[in-house]
Amino acid sequence: MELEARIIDVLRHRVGKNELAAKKHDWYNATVLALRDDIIDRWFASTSRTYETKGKRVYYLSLEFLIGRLLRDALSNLGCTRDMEHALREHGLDLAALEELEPDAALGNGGLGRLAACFMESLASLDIPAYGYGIRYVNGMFRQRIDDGWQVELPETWLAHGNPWEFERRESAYRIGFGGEVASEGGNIRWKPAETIEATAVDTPVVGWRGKRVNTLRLWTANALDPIRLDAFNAGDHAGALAAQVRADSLVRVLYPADSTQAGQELRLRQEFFFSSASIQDIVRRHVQYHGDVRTLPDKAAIQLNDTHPSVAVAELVRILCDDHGLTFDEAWDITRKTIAYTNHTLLPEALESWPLPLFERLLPRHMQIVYAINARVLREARKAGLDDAAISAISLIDEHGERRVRMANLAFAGAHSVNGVAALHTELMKETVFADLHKLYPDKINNKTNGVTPRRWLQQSNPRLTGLIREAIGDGFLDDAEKLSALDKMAGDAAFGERVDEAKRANKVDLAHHLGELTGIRLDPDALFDVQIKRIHEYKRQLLNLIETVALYDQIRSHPEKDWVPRVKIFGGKAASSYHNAKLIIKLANDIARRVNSDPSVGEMLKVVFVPNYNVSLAERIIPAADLSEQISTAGMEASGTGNMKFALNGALTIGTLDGANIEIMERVGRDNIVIFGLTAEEVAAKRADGYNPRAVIEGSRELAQAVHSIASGVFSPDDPTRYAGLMDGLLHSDWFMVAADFDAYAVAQREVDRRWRDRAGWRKAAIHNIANVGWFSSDRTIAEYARDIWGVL
Ligand code: 26Q
Repeated sequence: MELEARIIDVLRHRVGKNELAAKKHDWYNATVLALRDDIIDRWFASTSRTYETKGKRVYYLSLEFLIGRLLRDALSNLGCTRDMEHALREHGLDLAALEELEPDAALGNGGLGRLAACFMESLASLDIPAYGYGIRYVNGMFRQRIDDGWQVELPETWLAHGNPWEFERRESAYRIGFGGEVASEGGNIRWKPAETIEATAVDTPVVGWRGKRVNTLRLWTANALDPIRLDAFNAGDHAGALAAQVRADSLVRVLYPADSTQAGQELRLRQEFFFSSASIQDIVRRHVQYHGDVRTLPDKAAIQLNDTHPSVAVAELVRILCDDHGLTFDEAWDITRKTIAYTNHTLLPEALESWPLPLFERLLPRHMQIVYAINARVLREARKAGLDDAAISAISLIDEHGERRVRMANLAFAGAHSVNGVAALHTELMKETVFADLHKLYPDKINNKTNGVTPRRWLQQSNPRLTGLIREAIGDGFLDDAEKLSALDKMAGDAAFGERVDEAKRANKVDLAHHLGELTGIRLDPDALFDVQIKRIHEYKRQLLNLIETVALYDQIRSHPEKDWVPRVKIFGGKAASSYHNAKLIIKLANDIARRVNSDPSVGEMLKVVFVPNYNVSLAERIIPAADLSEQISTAGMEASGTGNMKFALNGALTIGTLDGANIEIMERVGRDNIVIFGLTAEEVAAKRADGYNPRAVIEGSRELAQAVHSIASGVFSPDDPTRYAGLMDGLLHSDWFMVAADFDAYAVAQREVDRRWRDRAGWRKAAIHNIANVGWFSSDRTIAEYARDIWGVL
């Protein structure tokens, strides 16, 4: 049947509307369902192929998948965007408008969750059999509203109108225990949980490029075994009768909206175990069903832990192998280490997960025993290797300083055959800092896998104008191999091509200006330099450095209105963890500065400041193609990699950045002349901190900085509450852990260098093309191919 006829058929018989009665959302549903039929057929075919070849499968365990919308991605990867546009146009409908009706699947905080989503797409595109495992949060990332400049968090109800992409699999359900005790029955150890919750799989298909393969994202939902105790209910205890279901619901209710400091609540550990246990049970069941012998697991399954959030899977796999399959601890430990690998995403000490030992023991008594057994083994190996007491105490899975805690990173490290960082610098720092002693004991485990992003979503789908130009210039090869973008490099000096790339950028900026105008009421000049910092709000990412420089620029423009300033639009976006006081204050400051600057006639069009509310994947898809300048200005040594940096460069923005994370590798590829680097290196930051850094002296020594800090501190931007920022600025004067003051002058100089380059329009265009041409390497296809070859042993 023709697509158009199929849509009508679906609209009538599955959505239950005819063409006259159908509303926009009915057409949206019909569109997805019609497309879905095609996806399902390919899904079956992919599964059968893996089954028949008895291939090894990859399992990506992640508490976060920040997917965004699926319709455009699926259409584009199946190559039917055009057909769908035509089919809908027959009914006077615009595909792009229908796409807007899809809510973002925002089951993640930021970089780590978005990386998981890019990886899922690349796994399917590289035809690697893979499952993503996570939690089907009913409320994902909160919606951010800005009320009088302050962040307000609201629940996002992405499932309110159903989710046409998901399939519940009632046959894939597992019992997850909590608490209780461990008994020994005739030499067999048995865990008798006090509470049991059922995990049920909900599957979403993940379509690879050109529809080659469709993999599965399997998210767990929770149910009580006995959802309503009728006896209690009939006896009048309505709440008590439903209590078990309420407990189950609360497990999958919300994503923890923290992206660095660990939450530490019991519910979080329960979530971690719930999804880890369900996933491991599912993996082992599938293996035994297909291959018979649990001992061959490492040959047929590769399990990747996305940070330490699923660390408890290490102990759970050992438990299942020993207690359910009768293996000895040694056998189980060997299989576990050959199967599991771990990716680290942060060196921030406050982000390293650890759980109070009494809590861990109360919730997971059998796992506590296993952690002790693993620890005994690891410490024995450490002593045999001749490590000293300090090293041994650092390696221990139990932190003995103060209140005893279970260290999830040490558990993951010990239980994995591979431990990787996400950019070259980050991996080196792992070896030198947090994992220095574990690295001495297991020198072959740590390896680097520099992050990547999927060029399908982040170039082809989000920037069709630029994609079209590149196809005309170098053909279609880059669509299948992003590194072929390098063919563009020789066109960087081609003035005509440069102008066309610039026209595409300008058109994207017009679209964005229009969208932001609707969203915020602020009018933006598309000929101004669009300077963008979008990412989670965190002190180490230094939105404050950007804001203070914005204030300094504002002061200068007012003092010298006669100078020919480069018109700039400063765009900020990002969410703050709900409990992160300073991050929320930084959002308020951005909004206070925006209000004042945007209403000051003396700066006019020379400077505009916008804080985009509710930054999410869909907004990123609009903003990144329209950016001229990408702000990647973290304190060196603190941003593990960054992935936004890659998306901007791929879309022809120049980066202003520090020598941190993947910025370094971007610089190496695009060339020192096509990026603006400033500031202290990671080594210099460490040395400064060790030497006793005096930020007050630095601030007093910089006229521009002192003036900006003083004006913010004294209430120039907060006349309604003049002391609002006194504490924030005091923090800079007294400690400035993130080296804002230390890097300020270098940053200001770098920004004037950006102005200088911008005035040379031809030079800027050339640099932009060099960026596009040389960042194909940052495709997540390359990253996944490296994982597949070096860690998983597939491909
Ligand atoms: C931990 C415990 C309890 C509650 C929450 C958390 C938690 C949740 C999310 C801790 C950290 C995160 C997210 C971290 C993250 O997004 N890290 C980023 O990962 C990217 C992908 O590798 C990197 O590019 C970024 O540099 C890194 O900051």
